[in-house]
Amino acid sequence: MQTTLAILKPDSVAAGNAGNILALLEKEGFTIRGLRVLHLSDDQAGAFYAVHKERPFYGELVTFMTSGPVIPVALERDNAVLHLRQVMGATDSTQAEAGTVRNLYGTSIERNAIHGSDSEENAAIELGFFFSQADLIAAR
Ligand code: 3AN
Repeated sequence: MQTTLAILKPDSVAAGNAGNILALLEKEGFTIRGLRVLHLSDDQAGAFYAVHKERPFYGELVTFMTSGPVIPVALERDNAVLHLRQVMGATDSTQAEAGTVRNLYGTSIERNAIHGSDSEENAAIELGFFFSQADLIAAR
């Protein structure tokens, strides 16, 4: 079993799609091991996306991610990291494969509904950003 981090982004929460997205993820075999609702500060969003600091879209990304509440979710499944990336679909929602979260609920490359860790190593780092070890152990 593997655990990865998803974040339901501000566009999903504002549009009332969080429940549908969580239902889709559960149908895909993920177990919800941790879940929070929070409104990120500029510093928190900036730190989370620090790897993109030099990219031209960094400022807009931080502005978007702080525009409303987000829902970080710890998701457990076999092959969780790769499977979540497949279920999310392409970064640009307009290019995302039919039936993926971004195809169904995203509207653009920025407003793309969901974040998912891109490697096992980053999943561990990103889970630690939102959840304590005690939270995740308690959910077992
Ligand atoms: P993914 O979320 O598919 O792993 P990354 O890691 O390349 O994609 O990008 C992180 C986030 O930055 C994306 N989820 C998206 O919201 C935003 N982003 C990526 N590329 C662009 C772009 N060209 N313009 C605006 N936002 C972008």
